[in-house]
Amino acid sequence: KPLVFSGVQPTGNLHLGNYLGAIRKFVALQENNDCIYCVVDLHSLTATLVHPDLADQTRSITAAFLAAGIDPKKHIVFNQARVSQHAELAWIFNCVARIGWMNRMTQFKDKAGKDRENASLGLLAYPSLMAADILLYRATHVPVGEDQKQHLELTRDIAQKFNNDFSSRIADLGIGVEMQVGEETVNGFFPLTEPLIGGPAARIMSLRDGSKKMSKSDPSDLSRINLTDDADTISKKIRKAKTDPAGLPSELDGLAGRPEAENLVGIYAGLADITKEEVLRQFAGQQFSVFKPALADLAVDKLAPIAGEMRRLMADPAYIDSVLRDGGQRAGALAERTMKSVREIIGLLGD
Ligand code: AQP
Repeated sequence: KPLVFSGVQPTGNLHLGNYLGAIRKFVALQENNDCIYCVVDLHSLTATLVHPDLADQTRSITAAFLAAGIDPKKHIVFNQARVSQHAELAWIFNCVARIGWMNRMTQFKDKAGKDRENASLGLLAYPSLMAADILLYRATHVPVGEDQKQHLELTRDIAQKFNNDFSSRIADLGIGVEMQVGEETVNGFFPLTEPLIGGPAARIMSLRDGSKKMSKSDPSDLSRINLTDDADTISKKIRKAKTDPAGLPSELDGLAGRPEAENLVGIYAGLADITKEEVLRQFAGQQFSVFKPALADLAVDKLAPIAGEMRRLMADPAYIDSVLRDGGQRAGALAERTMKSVREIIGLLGD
């Protein structure tokens, strides 16, 4: 049965990239799937250990999930630290994964910068914890932005190596499921999870530099639209967004080599839930002086209700905490079921 899992780090204000690349997909997937959405607070320690406002940021991401339309009664919403099995499985995956796999991760290279010796061990092991988040629930599908593609591939590598290393134990215990690996049908415990990436907004770029992704940690606030920005701020940021002097073309080819223009078209398409081709059909030949105000109106239209609902929810932290507590209990029960099997497969004495 398909099961959807995804997470967002409480590392700052959520932006349009997080919303279009991830959260909006979370909302849509609720319709036909069981979903588990997690505020991955343990991940947020990998870059900065001391977060004076970690608890409030965790609540704020939860508020964004709920405000965007995630139903915490039908699905599960919780924060990672409540379910200690995430850290337990991550340790086991640290022993499954190879250092070379981790060293190749572009996110590690980008975030560690030149001084790799001084990066936290957690930053290097980040993908192992992410694999644990997903596989603890034996999730089959993970909606993420394009930047997480490599981590999802590594999650599959970890699952495959675990299944392979313990294949006879899994068979002896009779707890495997049949799955296709290339041409072969194998019996494994962990599924080979599929990433759900794609659409026009899988990688939203900075409004100031079309070669960098929109990011919470960019020092320039003008580089991103935060979910909580008011209408004037959204309009100002779009007006100031970098573009080129040409107008909008009628075909996608006309955006080649124009990353900033392509990004704004992608944002419009993502917000309006149409393709980039459709946006160009609508605005072909128009100047940015026409397109930018239309984009600003659309962004305000879509984001203002979410910001309003987030503010309302944030005024009641006890309610948010109760959602996380309830979700944590339900997630914890599922997680313990998987961990019991994992301990048994490996031969770790538990209860
Ligand atoms: N620019 C983006 N375009 C599309 N999707 C994006 N995501 C992030 N940036 C973009 C997706 O949002 C989800 C949650 O991301 P995260 O909280 O795990 O943080 P991150 O990927 O490290 O991205 P940020 O927000 O830019 O944070 P910093 O600045 O700390 O690196 C993920 O599904 C991600 O793909």
